[in-house]
Amino acid sequence: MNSNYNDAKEQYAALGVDTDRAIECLKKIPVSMHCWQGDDVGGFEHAGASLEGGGIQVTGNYPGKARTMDELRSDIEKTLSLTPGTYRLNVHANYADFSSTGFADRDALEPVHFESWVQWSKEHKVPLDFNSTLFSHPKASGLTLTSKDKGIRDFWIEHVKRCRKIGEYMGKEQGSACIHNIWIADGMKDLTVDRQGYRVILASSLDDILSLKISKDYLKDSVESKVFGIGTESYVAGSHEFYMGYAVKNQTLLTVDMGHFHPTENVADKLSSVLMFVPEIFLHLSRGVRWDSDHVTLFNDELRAMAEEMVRTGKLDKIHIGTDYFDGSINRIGAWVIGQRATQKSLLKALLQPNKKILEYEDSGNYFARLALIEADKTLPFGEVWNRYCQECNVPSDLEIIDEIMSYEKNVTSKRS
Ligand code: RNT
Ligand code: ZN
Repeated sequence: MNSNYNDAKEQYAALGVDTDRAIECLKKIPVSMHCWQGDDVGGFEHAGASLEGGGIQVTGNYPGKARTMDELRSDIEKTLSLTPGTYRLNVHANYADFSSTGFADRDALEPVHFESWVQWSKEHKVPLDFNSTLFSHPKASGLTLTSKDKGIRDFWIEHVKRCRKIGEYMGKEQGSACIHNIWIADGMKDLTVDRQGYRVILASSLDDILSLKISKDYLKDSVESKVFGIGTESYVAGSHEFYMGYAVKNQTLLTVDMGHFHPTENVADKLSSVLMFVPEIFLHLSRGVRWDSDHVTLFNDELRAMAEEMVRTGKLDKIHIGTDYFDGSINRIGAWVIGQRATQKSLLKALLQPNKKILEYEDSGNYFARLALIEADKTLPFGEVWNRYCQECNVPSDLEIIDEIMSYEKNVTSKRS
């Protein structure tokens, strides 16, 4: 095994790439894993809670879904034990813990409802990020922050303000800023006349929400666009242009979800432009397949292109990496692990590219050589470096995870009814 790695190391070194350094660098890049793959975005507000409402969809009914906070946390721990790297955990507001307080509606959430998450986070040394939840609620059956009904709108404005306070609390407790993401499903199935009106309302709701001043040392707000969703095929108020403009004007972060653009758009190409005008980016690494924006991420061309751009911009400190996918049709922990490992693989592959040499060719106008080296890089012995990284992080290899996940299914998840 080691001699294979040493051989790989030499081949990379011949192109000016230090594999040991790439491995050390990747160990320090945090990835914010989403908490919601374990229970199909259901959350625990009431027994049997499930994802409801338009704009977002999960399919599949594979047995073994986490039914309680403890089950979800145990699944998260299992997932993290099977993936190399450094993690944060991205928690949604509908994962509040009411066990010691009793139920509180979305407009009454408080830091106390997330105390057990903060405790978990400290125990596992996994800092938290946070999301307002503006779906799966009786008041979210259509429009939320864009609603023309003041009662509805105020309810959701209050919710997001409270989520920002919760994020601030997390940031203070963990000593690193919590990224707070705002995504709304607001839109219309069919021809929409007042396209402008809802956007004007959205901007004013967001202004109201952000008028609550919170130090960026604790909380960083990010806004997430989408091109269309199920039930919002014809109009989504929070489009890319809307949030790009809003983020530039207000210097918030912009969340770029890989599944939220037209299928032939190169999402990776957005990073270098967006970073010129907004302070930082939050990524939702995902995989769009036809109408679905949230298939499990794979080590594919799109994810690799994304990682290449993260590395090539040299702005990894301004790019916060998060994941966002969910599949209820296969073993959920398996899905989680595959997506996290694909993320790590893409980053490692990007860190191992002979960028200096490729750039020299580009700068000297030798575009044939640039293309040739990019092609040659694809067949370098990447697998050996990946295996080494997994070993150093004390996690199983790609093949070993299959048995690991099947035995967790046999001993744990298959016993959940
Ligand atoms: C939906 C958005 C959003 C959600 C999460 C659960 O299309 O991508 O980020 O997936 O809030
Ligand atoms: Zn997303």
